[in-house]
Amino acid sequence: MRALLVIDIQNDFCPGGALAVAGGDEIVTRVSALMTEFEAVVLTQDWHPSDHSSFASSHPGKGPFESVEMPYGEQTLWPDHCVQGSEGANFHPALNTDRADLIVRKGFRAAIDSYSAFFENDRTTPTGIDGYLRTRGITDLVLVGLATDFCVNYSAQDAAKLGYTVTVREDLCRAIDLGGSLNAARADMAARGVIIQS
Ligand code: VGL
Ligand code: ZN
Repeated sequence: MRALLVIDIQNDFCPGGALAVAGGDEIVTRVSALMTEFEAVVLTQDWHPSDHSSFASSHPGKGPFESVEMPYGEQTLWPDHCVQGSEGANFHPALNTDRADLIVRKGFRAAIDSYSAFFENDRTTPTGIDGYLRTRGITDLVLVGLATDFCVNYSAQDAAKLGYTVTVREDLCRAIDLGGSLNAARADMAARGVIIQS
């Protein structure tokens, strides 16, 4: 059984948003159209409290795209984005949310970020999605969404580690590409056995 996992197609990651990914809006109509081909469709939604520790604004003297050392390791700092209940946290209006079987919110604890749909950034705290997919008999995942080199990348690697057959549709993803992060993500995903389809 095959599921489409749609990562963070939210207003803040699209042009005009707080953490805009170039071309983020270009993929949305095609992602919505692709949903009909899958037994299951799961959406993720980046969902931060306004004082989230991944926001540069929570670290005096630090700016967006710098990094800090957190108890769980290095954390890149971002502009405030996807604040719970805000317009920026809403899904892009062209995303067919009606077709979603499940919506997984992540990054809702102030002290820890969660790029991956499966585990928070300590790489051990589960979001619960693995239980849902497994108990529904899902074995194969196709990932699309934003951003290729962060949340798609982390989700794809975790899914492969958990034993799913994972394909990333790069044509239906867009990247932030911070300091070579896109090429690093491609190499790391490939090393985990993720199929990258352009
Ligand atoms: C993301 C940075 C911060 C993503 C989320 O969806 O890739 N990136 N929060
Ligand atoms: Zn975030």
